Amino acid sequence: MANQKKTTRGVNHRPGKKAEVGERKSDGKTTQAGASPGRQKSLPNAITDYRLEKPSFTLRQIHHGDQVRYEVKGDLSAPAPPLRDSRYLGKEQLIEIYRWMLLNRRMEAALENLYKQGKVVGGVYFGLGQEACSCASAYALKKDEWLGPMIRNQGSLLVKGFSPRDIMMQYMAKAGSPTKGRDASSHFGDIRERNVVAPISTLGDLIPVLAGVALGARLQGKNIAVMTYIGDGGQSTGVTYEGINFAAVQNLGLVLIVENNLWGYSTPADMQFRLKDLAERAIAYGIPGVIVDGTDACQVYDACHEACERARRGEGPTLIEAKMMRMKGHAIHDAAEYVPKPLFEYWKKRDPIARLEAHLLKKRWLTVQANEELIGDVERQLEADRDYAVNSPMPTPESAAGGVYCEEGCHKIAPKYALPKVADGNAAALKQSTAAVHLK
Ligand SMILES: Cc1ncc(C[n+]2csc(CCOP(=O)(O)OP(=O)(O)O)c2C)c(N)n1
Ligand SMILES: [Mg+2]
Repeated sequence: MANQKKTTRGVNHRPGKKAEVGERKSDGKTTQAGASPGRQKSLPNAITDYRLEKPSFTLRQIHHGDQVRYEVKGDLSAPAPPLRDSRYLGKEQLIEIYRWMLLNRRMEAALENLYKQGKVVGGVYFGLGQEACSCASAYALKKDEWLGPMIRNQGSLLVKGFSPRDIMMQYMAKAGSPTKGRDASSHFGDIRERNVVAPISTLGDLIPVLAGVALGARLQGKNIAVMTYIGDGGQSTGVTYEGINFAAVQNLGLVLIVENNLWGYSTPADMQFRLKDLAERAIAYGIPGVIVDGTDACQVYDACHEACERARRGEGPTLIEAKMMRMKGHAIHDAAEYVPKPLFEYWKKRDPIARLEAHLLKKRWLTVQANEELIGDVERQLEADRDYAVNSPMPTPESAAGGVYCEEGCHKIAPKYALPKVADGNAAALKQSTAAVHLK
């Protein structure tokens, strides 16, 4: 990461104290943690920050009698910077990501309309303003690697091979939907073909599950990248700590994207934690921490690509904090009246799709005409998928009992990568200790 700025953080600056881990000494070098067996020789004590701008504002809760409102303090006048050129993405790839992001946004707009027409069963969750984070991150995964999306990561589901038709049918609880009408919204995955673990509503629980997937792959002789997400609110849960720590000590290829979108329901991030940057949490786990502008697809991709490569080399997890803004309420029922309007205006200027579009046009990777064709193509696909989903049947009442109990062969789970190799060729040894398992 040659041209990324590294800052030392997580330090204790009490006067008169000796330099601590990560603290800058007078010779300009940083101190290293003492290496002990089984521990990384040098703990990563610096945060890589990819951003081209560092917004600085705070959100405060103001009480007026029994009324509560939020006030934003800081300079919100800065224009949006250009995107950072990707170090890895070529023209075709970046256009592909742009297409996924457009599809993500247009699909959610269609879902909003379907909800208003009374066709959706349950609520709808939006990732408006977070499309770069969802799409460019999942784009860094290989086909045989795993994704554990959260509710706002419908874009990453598209990248991983679900179609807008699947997602719209799911929201409408149609017979042909991924869960055959048995669950609404985003609770679906595909452990056979697409390698997607269904979102788990209990915030943070996907983290140890995905770490477990990486462990399973390693037992089969392969280091893979596994990717999941957690919000600024959800990262406060205990299981988040447990999951990251487990992945860290086991050197599992977890790529955790902390989506700091400034709100957890109606609680601003500033009331959720005292750190300035959630990436700093990585220091305490002994893993690399990275900050990206979550509205810049190039930054998101580059950080995720590097984290995935690290995972594939068996070097362990990476925590990536993506800073952005939830541009709608928590779900469709929430008008987000509590969000100060200037905050929306500030982030509107940082629209991830408009910025990527401008970037592609400026680089002449996309002409105005090619862009119009691409947008038209996305709209046509979406219309066809929406019509298909709307016109497809609801499940029959008799089908409700199916798929509840185990049916012949439904739980046969074969090793995905290879059979686990055991040191002495004795399968019983595997039961005794996972340490006996060889990596290829
Ligand atoms: C352990 C747990 N606590 C509370 C909830 C209820 N809940 C669902 S979403 C949500 C807010 C999450 O905010 P954040 O993690 O910032 O994600 P965002 O919605 O902003 O993407 C809460 C509190 C839950 N699902 N799980
Ligand atoms: Mg949030």
